[in-house]
Amino acid sequence: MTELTQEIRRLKQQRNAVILAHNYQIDEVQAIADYVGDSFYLSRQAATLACDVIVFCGVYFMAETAKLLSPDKTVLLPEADAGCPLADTITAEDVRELKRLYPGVPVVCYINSSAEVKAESDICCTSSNAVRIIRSLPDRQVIFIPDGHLGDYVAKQVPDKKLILWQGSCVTHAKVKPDDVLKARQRHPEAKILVHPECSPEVVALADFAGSTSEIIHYAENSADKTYLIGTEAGVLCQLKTSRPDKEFFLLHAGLYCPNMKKTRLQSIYQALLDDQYSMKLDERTAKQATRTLRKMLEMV
Ligand code: CIZ
Repeated sequence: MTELTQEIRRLKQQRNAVILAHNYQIDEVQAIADYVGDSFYLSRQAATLACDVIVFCGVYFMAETAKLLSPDKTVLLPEADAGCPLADTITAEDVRELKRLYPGVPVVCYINSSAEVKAESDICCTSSNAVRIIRSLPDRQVIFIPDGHLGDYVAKQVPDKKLILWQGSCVTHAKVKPDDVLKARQRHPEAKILVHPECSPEVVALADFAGSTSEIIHYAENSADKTYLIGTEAGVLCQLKTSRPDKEFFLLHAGLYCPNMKKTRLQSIYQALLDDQYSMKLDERTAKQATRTLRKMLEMV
């Protein structure tokens, strides 16, 4: 164990802290974390764990979500500028404008959105429950923000609904092109192709399976196939290679690295615990409304 790892462990104990790491974090951050998973799983963990401090190794909206569900705990985001360009494609004012354009139509926001955007929305969803949430709404028309690719995927699963989509997208997932899938299929005809629904509809259409990071990991760990071509951020390979060393995993595109997710290092976790940085703070009104939006999702799933 390195000196830095030992120091992190010491501080963690001293502060009664828990380290949560998203599936997209670098391997050594995933290795030191108490829990690794998608943002929803981690935020749920955050809310139920008996600890005083949560170090959320992920991006801004994830730490914000953890704070919304655990308002009495200190939630630290080790890298203050670890943002999400997809979440930044829409503001609260944009949502208010959509509501003016489509009065009475419910707004479903993907968890990849700011607290202000959540506060203006009716219900939140993740990539693993978006279809279920939208199907369960009584309304035929639904506004879905901010990921247009995920929205397109959901719209295909729920053809009786009319989705009004915001055309935001994840720059990392958008790198995968249909040609990458076709070439990879030629190289590995026996492989299963697993992609995230944040990939373009053309890429999703060529895949064997589309799902959230946790669903991709679950599929690859549990199905009988030996080789997988993965269309999501490279971080998921950390868990897959550890849990299934008998299988082979390849990325569909060499650039599937989210620069924001890769900012967090052991040094930043240490600094976070030492100096209480960067502590999530939310204004009361936004927090109240955004928590209502998140809790509605929790009641449904
Ligand atoms: O919700 C998450 O954690 C994200 C951003 C992706 C996923 O599918 O897990």
